[in-house]
Amino acid sequence: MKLKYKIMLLSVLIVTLAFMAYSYSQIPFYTQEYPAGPSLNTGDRLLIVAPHPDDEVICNGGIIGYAVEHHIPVKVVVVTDGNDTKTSPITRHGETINGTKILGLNEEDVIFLGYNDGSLRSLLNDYWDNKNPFTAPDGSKQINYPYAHEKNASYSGSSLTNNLKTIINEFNPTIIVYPGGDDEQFDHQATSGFIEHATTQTGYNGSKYTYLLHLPPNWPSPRSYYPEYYLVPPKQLVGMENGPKWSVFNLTTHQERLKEESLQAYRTQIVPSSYLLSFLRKNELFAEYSTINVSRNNANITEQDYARGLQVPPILFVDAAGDGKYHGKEEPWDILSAGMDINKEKSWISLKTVGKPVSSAVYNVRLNIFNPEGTQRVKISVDNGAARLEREGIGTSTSEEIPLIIKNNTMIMEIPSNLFKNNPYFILSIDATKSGAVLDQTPWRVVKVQP
Ligand SMILES: [Ca+2]
Repeated sequence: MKLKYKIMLLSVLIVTLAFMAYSYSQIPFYTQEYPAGPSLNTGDRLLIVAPHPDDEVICNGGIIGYAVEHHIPVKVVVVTDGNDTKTSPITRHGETINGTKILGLNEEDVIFLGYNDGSLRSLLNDYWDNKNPFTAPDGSKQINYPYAHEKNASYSGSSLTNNLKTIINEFNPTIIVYPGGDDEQFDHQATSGFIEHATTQTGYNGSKYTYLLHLPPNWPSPRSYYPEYYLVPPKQLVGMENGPKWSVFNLTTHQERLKEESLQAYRTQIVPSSYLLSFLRKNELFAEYSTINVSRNNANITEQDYARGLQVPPILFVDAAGDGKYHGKEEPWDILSAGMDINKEKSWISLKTVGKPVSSAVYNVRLNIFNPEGTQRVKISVDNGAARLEREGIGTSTSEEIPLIIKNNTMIMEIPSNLFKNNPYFILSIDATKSGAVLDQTPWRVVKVQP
């Protein structure tokens, strides 16, 4: 063979190999970086919590199929009625019954709570009390959904929590699968908070796994129907301090097929171009958010130490940068981390953002503290350079101004240590809002004060 042909042949070979290597590197198949989970065994009982009627299959159709195949009891809780102005709750109820039937569930395995689609963040943060319920767009203040678990329950955070607690106590699950708090859809983020609240309050000690559905604009990658690909965690939520621990649940070909068939039963939701089809992959993806332990600080840190910038409360957890509204842009209000320091008399909560605090934004730190005498809900708000602490018990509330230190892009709020006098568990979430619209928010995290 002439040298010229040898060189040509070699070039073709190199180009082909390079192309193959490139194509291979584009397939998201590196799930082996993550452990397998959750593991389901004889004796397990699986509770799936879906904010809307279809989340149960989009993110969990495979694991439900696996459980049914292995005779592991499954219950699905659908929190809202799915009333999205285009589709009636009755239609969506029927789709869920048909879809889950394809996976092998019976009608009685699916529990519908019937709260208003889109209202869950309001119920959790602003309409907790039964006596001050949320008003739905149709003027109703209580559940009138015909399939509801508790008919006539008020549209309130405490009603919803009580429903979840009843279901957890009656079904007695060993594994609860629910939305991750990093999900950017408000009902999903709030459902996550409700589950953290209900499981902490009931002392649930089984395992908890979360799933992720909404993380626009680039996840899942690619955002389309690629059943031969794997679903891999978003880069911005990997390797964070006290962040989610990802696990991969691989599906058999049979489970993949069943999930796809089931998803097609949700006719009003699954259109051919839907990005929801991105979740028909070779695996499902779950994450665990561990309980964060806070130790009491016996060093005599003073307000002056914080004011001089000598001290910053230790980090509780970090939040992704470039998340929330206006994805990807470096906005000053973007929350980066939360910190906490519990001293004898005074304690501090800190909030770090990308830039200095913006006067047009309101920053809220929300805590639900579980004490032996009852749950106390606390909101610490920073608005236009001043901080306030509001405490809400059932039927009572107090509000007081509290010291605020601003050091560059960190806000440090001084709060009384007696909030934590019983070394309680509490759940905590931080958000930044502008004229009521959420700019960024962190997941609800479970924290335990160490004695
Ligand atoms: Ca953030």
